[in-house]
Amino acid sequence: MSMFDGLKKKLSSVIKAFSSKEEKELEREEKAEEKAEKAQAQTLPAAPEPRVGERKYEAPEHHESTAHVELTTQQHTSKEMKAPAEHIAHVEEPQHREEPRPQHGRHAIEHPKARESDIHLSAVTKIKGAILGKVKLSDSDIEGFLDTLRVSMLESDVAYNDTEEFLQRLEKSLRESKVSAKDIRSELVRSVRESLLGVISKTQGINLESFVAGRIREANLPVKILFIGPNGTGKTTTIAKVAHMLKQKGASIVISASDTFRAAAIEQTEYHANALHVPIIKSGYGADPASVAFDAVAYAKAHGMQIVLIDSAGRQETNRNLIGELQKMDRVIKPDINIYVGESTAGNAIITQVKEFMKSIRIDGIILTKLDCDAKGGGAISIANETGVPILFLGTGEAYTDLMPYDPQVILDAMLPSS
Ligand SMILES: Nc1nc2c(ncn2[C@@H]2O[C@H](COP(=O)(O)OP(=O)(O)OP(=O)(O)O)[C@@H](O)[C@H]2O)c(=O)[nH]1
Ligand SMILES: [Mg+2]
Repeated sequence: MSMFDGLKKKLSSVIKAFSSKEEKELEREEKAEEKAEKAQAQTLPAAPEPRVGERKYEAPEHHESTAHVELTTQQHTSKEMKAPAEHIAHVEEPQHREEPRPQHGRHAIEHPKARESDIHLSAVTKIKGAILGKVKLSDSDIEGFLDTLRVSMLESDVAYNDTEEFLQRLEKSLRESKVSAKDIRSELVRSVRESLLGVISKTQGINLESFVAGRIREANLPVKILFIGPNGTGKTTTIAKVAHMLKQKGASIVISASDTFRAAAIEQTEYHANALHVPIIKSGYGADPASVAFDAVAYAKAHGMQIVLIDSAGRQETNRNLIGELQKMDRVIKPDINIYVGESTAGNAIITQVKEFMKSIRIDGIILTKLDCDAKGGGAISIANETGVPILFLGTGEAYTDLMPYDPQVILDAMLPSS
C-alpha cells in the first residue's frame, strides 16, 4: 500500500462510476439519434406523391406538405434525443442551422431532392453534435457526483471544512464546464485536480532547505531546529532523515539528544548519528533537555557548524509538566524553527493535537510521517488549512531517504488517477 492509495482508490472509483454512467447515457442517446435518423429516412418520400388532378410539385399545398414533413421529422427527432438526455445530461444543441427559406416557394418545391438532402444533413449534424459536441452535466448528476465524493473524502480523513470547500470549487467548475462527450472522465479528473489544488495550496509553507541556505549565507549560525510532538510519531527518525538530507546538500550538522526521558531514546539517537557520521551531544537520562540542547548549540558555535537538530521526548498535549519543559527549551534555546512531527495515521486527531500544542509553543511547520502506512491520506489535505501551519515534508518510510517535500502537485499526482 503506497501513500494516498486509499483516497486515490475512492476518487478513482467515484470518477469512473460517474463517467462511465455518463458515457453509457450518451451511447444510448447516440443510438436514439441513429434510430431517429433511420426513421426519418423512412418517413421521407423521395418526392411527395401528387394527388390526382394536381400537377406534380406545382401546387402551393405541396410546399406546405413538404414543410410539414420537415417539421414533424424534427419534432420526432428532438423527442427521441431529449428523452434519455433529460435525466442525465443536458446536451447542448449544435448551433441551430437556419434552413434557407426559399424566396420563391415554387422554386424550392421544384427541387425536392435538394430539400430531402438538407433535412437528412440536418439530422446528421445533430448526431454529430451529440457525439462530438459539448455536454453540460445536469444538476442532478452533479449533485449525485458531489454527494458520493463528499462521503469518500470524509471517510479518507479530509476535514469537513476542506471537503466542503473542495466540493464548492468543484461544483462551480462542473457547472461552468462544457464537456466533450468522449472526454468526460479526463474532464472530471481535471476539475477534481484543480479544485483540490485550490484547497491544498492555500497555506504556503516555508521551504526548509532555502530557509537554512539563507540563514547560512547570513552567517547567523547555527540554525536551531527543534522537533516536537506526541509519543512515537517519528521525531527521532525524522531528525535522522532531515540530517541526511541537509548533509547531502553540504551542511554541517550536530544532533542534540534532548529526549532524556524515554528509555533507550539516547541510544536510538546515537545509532542514527553514527550511521550518518554526524556528531551527537548527549547527557544522562533525567538530565534537563534544555541544557543538553544548550551544550549542542555551544558545540556548534565552537566548531563553526551550521545546524543543530534538537530531539525532544514525545508528550501528549495534555501533560502540563512535559509541555512546561518544552516551553523552557523554547525560551532558553530560541529555536529558529519549531517543527511538529505528527503521524498521518492519527487522521483528523492531529488537527486537535497541533492546535493544543500551539497554545503553548509556536509551531512553524509540520512533518507528517507514516504516509506509507496510512490507508486514507486525507490528513495531508486538511492539516495545513485547519491549523494554518504549513506541512514541510512527508515521511514515507523508515529509510533515511523516505522524506518527501510537500509539493501539492506531487500529492495530487499520487492522489488522482492519471486521466
Ligand atoms: N513506516 C514508517 N515508519 C516510520 C516513519 N517515521 C518513523 N517511523 C517509525 O516509527 C517508529 C517510531 O519512530 P521514532 O522516530 O522513534 O518516533 P519518536 O517520535 O521519536 O518516538 P518517541 O521519542 O518515543 O516519542 C519507529 O519504528 C520508526 O521507524 C515513516 O515515515 N514511515
Ligand atoms: Mg524519539
